[in-house]
Amino acid sequence: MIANSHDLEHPMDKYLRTDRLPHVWCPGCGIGTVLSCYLHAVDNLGLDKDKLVMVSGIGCTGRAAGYVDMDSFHTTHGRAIPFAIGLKAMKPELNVTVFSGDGDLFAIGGNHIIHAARRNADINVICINNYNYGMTGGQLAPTTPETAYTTTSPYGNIEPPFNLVGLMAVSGAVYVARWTSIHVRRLTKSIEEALEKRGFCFIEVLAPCPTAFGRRNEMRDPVESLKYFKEQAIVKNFVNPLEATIEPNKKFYVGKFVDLEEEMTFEDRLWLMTSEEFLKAPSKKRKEMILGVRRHVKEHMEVLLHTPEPTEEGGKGEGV
Ligand SMILES: Cc1ncc(C[n+]2csc(CCOP(=O)(O)OP(=O)(O)O)c2C)c(N)n1
Ligand code: SF4
Repeated sequence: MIANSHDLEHPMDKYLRTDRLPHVWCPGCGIGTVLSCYLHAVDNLGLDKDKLVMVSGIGCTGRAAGYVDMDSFHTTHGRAIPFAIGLKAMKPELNVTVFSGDGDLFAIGGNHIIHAARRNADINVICINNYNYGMTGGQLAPTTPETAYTTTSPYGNIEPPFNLVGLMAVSGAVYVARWTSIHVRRLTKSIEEALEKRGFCFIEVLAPCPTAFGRRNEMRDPVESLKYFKEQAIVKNFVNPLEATIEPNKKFYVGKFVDLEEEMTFEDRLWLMTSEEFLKAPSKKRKEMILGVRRHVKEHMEVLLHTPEPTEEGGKGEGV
């Protein structure tokens, strides 16, 4: 007898609150694919679900936190990062991932994310960049490419967008990568690396939003959008992230841009500074202790400038 589709179990069901399904995402939206990559990364690494946390802000991407069967928090708009930092500071044993949209993280939440990177807060950030505010009907975001049409740029965007990977690299992130929602194998691998690495890890994922952005920008068909990503993406590791801009109808880099040696995290330093030894030390000694564990932006930049030479990644037929 053929089983009823409702009786079938999907291998990823164990990570989902299946009672919350069906989800709210539109057909062809890239968010589900990226969430699936995150869950596969967790599964591949065999991580303990009880030690994982997902924090989201508001937006279509932010809805992901409601669907995962782990401790997850759907926070207010732009505040996923400070929420995640507070959580990680108090419970260092947790593996905390922020999963949110480009508008949530870089418009209203822009201030929080640059300081999280500066501090090397030990959290992972997966940012879905669909070039606009999807949930509220398609307004201009800080990532909208120049000339693109949105509800708030009906004559074409006149503002230059942020280069998210460049911004995160110079702000102090120890791991920075960019993929698209068609690069599922590489994205999954990259998420695995971020989950295993201590410090501030940032992964940007370009993903189609056919409903709000695509239909105004000749990307109504999600399959065409994925083909566009595959054709335009140049897969290369350790390209200078400042050169990884995204411009209309031009090729763009995807890959790993930054992967620095492990260093003290914000939480490490925070706990050290709350130790009895520190609190009881005279002021001169305290200053020495702080300088001994400082995170110097100049040194970070020097290391960044000496990242390995760009390496070709993949080849024919290996685009995803
Ligand atoms: C304080 C506040 N301001 C504005 C909003 C309205 N709002 C909800 S989602 C959103 C933008 C979401 O865009 P993005 O983060 O790119 O996520 P997407 O929906 O594209 O996945 C905005 C402005 C809000 N919920 N709260
Ligand atoms: S509006 Fe865009 S981002 Fe939101 S669910 Fe639909 S396709 Fe996805």
